[in-house]
Amino acid sequence: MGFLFSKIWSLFGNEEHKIIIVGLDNAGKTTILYQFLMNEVVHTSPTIGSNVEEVVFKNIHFLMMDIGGQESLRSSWQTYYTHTEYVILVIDSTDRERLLLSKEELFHMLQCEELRSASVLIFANKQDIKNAMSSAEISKQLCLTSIKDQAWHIQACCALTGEGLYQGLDWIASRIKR
Ligand SMILES: Nc1nc2c(ncn2[C@@H]2O[C@H](COP(=O)(O)OP(=O)(O)OP(=O)(O)O)[C@@H](O)[C@H]2O)c(=O)[nH]1
Ligand SMILES: [Mg+2]
Repeated sequence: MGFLFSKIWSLFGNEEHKIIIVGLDNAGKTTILYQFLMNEVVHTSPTIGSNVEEVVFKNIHFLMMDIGGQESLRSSWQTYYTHTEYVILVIDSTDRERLLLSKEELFHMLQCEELRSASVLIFANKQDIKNAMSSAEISKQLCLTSIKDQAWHIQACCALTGEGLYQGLDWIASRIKR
């Protein structure tokens, strides 16, 4: 009965897909979450713990978890991995000094068993800032082509204007079988 109900529920497109939004502190994760939720820029302060919201896009229901990126919080990212279908990694494209650290965090995550079948969207955020690295440069520095076991996609964006955000979410939506 439960199975039947969940099957009917999914036919109506109401199945919820879990996305975790990770990345170093100040990357723009919370700004992105609330752009998706409300189409506006909210005032943020560093996230302690997480923000969880339901976002509906193209009739697909996403449970989005935006997790704090400060160093002391990164070890707890793992507690959010269960049932994650999509990982959004947000990069501050102006933060050249910490790109290697983002790369380490990414590959550390990808080794986790619970994320084996997850797909990864990388947002190269803050493209509005003059000296921002391009998505091609970030892709190269992060060695994205070496990711073989998970599907991945990189999208340049600006969370303040919303530019590029829905193109990224569209890539996720296109991977959902309906
Ligand atoms: N110029 C510019 N600033 C941005 C952009 N996205 C976010 N910001 C700013 O970057 C700062 C940090 O944004 P948050 O969304 O709080 O960052 P976060 O990744 O959630 O940070 P933690 O919660 O500490 O992990 C804020 O001042 C945002 O307004 C962007 O695309 N361009
Ligand atoms: Mg935050």
